[in-house]
Amino acid sequence: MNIQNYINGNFQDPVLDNWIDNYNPSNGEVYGQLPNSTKEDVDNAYSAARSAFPDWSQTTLEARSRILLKISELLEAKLQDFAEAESKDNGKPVSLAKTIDIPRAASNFRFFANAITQFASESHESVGQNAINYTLRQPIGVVGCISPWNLPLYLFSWKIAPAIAAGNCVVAKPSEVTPMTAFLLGQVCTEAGLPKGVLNIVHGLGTTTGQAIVEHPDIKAISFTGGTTTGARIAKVAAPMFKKLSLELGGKNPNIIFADCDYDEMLATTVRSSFANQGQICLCGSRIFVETFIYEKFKNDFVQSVKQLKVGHPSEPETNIGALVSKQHLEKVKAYIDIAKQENGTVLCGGNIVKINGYENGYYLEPTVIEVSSDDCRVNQEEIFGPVVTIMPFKTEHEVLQMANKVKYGLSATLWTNNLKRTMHLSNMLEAGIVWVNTWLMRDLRTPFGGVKDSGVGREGGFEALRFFTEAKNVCIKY
Ligand code: TXE
Repeated sequence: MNIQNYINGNFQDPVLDNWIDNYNPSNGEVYGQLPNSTKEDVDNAYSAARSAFPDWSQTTLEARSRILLKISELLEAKLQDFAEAESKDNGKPVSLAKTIDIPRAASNFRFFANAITQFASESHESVGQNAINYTLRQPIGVVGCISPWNLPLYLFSWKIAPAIAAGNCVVAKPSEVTPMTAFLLGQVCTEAGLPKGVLNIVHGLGTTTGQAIVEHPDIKAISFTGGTTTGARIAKVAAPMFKKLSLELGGKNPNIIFADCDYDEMLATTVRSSFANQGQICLCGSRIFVETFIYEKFKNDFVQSVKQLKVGHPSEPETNIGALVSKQHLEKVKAYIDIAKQENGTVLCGGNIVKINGYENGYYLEPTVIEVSSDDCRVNQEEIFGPVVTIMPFKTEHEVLQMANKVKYGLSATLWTNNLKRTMHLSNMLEAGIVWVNTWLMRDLRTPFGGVKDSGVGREGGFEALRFFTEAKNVCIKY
């Protein structure tokens, strides 16, 4: 099935008629094409957005909210179609797309439909000076949203929903590897009554389409989720134009397990935080540190549990681990397993490419646990972004804190303990934007989301996202 750009409410081919093959990771076959849009397409998308902006920015909050709610309802009504499309593009189990990705995308629209009606501005009375200040939160104009392939519709909508709720018009680009649900979203937006030009979706490669969005002088803000190297490249292009930037980048998150935790819950959640979505979530706990007293027991139990995970075709209901997103990514992840062996890591389970009957060209890899003897090795320092985790023991709180913080990333950290003092101390000291204690991936959309260090700048979520997508203007009135 071929995908088209969605510009000014219409589906259209790219101006220069350049196309990219779209692969199904579960069988390695090309099943359609998508535009490789160029500057011309981005310019058209920008013009549509610019023309829509005066009306959209003056549309009442209630009317905007109603449209966003309608988009959310339509996504829920089309859950099965969207889940199947997401799975076919990305390789993730349909069951996962159906229970997590698509419902959460619908939640994003519902959440920001409500949040915008509660987004209050501040006022400050200058006492003794007969003056009052109030802050206007004005939409920026046309903004760019660029999203990755791991949680395609979920992360795409995580940006688009707050951007349009706040009154902006958008030029958005999903990942070229997983364009399908963004394409379907265009149809939903039209059906929901979103005015033409408020959301424009251009498809294509990062280095052509993505770059053209970032280089566009009148697209004043860029919200990006993706790799750290790409984030740095975008920042460099955007800086001389003083664009507002929100960058949510990679992670290499510690999962710290103390002996006093609720063991069974920790074990089940650790299997999930290691391998959910084939380990392709920036929040996965890919470095597992276990207190010495329970290290051997954990190692055995964890490996036994991981061996139970079924690698299979994404549409099979019993599949836990589907296909990785692309051949290139599979090769990258597999190469890290070889690097681990060269660095004297011990592969405790997994490590091999899997051939599924009937889908031999799919991109399947066994869930892999590597025991490392030092936290300095490459597999423990670099983002692998696949079904591969490392484990190693630690003796003291101080030691594990040093190791946890000794990476360039700082997105999230997970802590398993029932000791309050330790919880408070480590939560304060861990270099991360998000800390989970005795849970993982629990999300309340009002909370700030983002990382420190090489994991990015800025925060998404709740009013933080609405602040990003608006400019604050102070008005001072003397009376
Ligand atoms: O991401 P890219 P890739 C990490 C993960 C992965 C690595 C590379 O480690 O292995 O990044 O993945 C667009 N200007 N994460 O190469 O390239 C691109 O088209 C503007 C972590 O797939 O960063 C896509 O839409 N845009 C991550 C988006 O950026 C550009 C999720 C992300 O692609 C561009 C995904 C450019 N110059 C990968 N170059 C997370 N934080 O969740 C590319 N793009």
